[in-house]
Amino acid sequence: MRRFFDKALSIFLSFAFVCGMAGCSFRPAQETSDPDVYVIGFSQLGSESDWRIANTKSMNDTFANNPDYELVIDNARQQQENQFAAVRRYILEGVDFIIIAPTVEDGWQTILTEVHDAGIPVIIMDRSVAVDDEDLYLTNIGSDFLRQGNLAVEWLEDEIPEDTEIKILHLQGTIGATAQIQRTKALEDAVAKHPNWEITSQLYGDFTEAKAYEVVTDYLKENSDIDVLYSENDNMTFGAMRALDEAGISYGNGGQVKIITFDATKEALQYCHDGKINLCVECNPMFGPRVKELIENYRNGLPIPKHVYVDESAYTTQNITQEFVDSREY
Ligand code: GYE
Repeated sequence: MRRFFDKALSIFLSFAFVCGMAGCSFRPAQETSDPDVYVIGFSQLGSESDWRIANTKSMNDTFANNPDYELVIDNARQQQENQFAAVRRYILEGVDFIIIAPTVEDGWQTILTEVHDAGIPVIIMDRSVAVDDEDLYLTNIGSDFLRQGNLAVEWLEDEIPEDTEIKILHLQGTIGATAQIQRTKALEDAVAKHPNWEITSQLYGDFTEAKAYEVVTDYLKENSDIDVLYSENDNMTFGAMRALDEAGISYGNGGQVKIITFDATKEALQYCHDGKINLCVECNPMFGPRVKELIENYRNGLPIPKHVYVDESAYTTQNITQEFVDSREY
């Protein structure tokens, strides 16, 4: 496993790179005086995970070398207030289009009304917003997080005989984020259906490796009786694996703890291929080209569907090859 600090440094450098390339935040949009350049303000919620880094990079790669567009990115560092500030700045600067990857679902009604009143079209990307009026945004492009959770529990149903009791440790991402709400719902619904399944604890990992390492390390000091780790993203899984290693608890194929993780980044797929992670449920961050297509359709007056889901599947040691891992873009 890559050492944590190396990893943290690489995440920082990747985001710095992406920000550098994209002119990330802290500089005014519409630096260009060319009225033909279409300016997009993008409020990215943070840089908490490898998924997020890949998502920012996909957006940047799509628009960076295109003279017709200027993409301005703000990293909100997982704080919704920072997103509000960025969006208000984009309104003041008069951008042509706004993209928001929202931290959590609640709290968007006022700010989206402000954007709507300013006449700026909005795409909600990745997670969703809970607002009274769906006309406040053009479309929501992202994953079907409930389907992802259901893929995970269906796999577990196949693995566990009905008469076997299992104890599940549940690592949760940012509370109130669509990815957390739906992945949690799938697990809780399944536990309610299976009297032999028990969630021993729900630990808050905030989608980060560092937080997950901390909470799982603490948890393992008092409890080591775990059969399954259901971790709502890969980076939290990496933190938990480190905590399990330090506690001397085995995991993966043939180990004490079966590991289920979400995202299926290259690093997680490698662990899965090597038998250290049992199931990787895919969550595709490569939205850039599809977002561009949606914006172009909007500009050409074509109809835009209200929800756009990306295609995803799930991987186990049995169904991935090294070639597939090597070809992974994120
Ligand atoms: O699973 C996680 C990220 O909302 C899809 O957020 C996203 C989730 C993803 O931090 O790694």
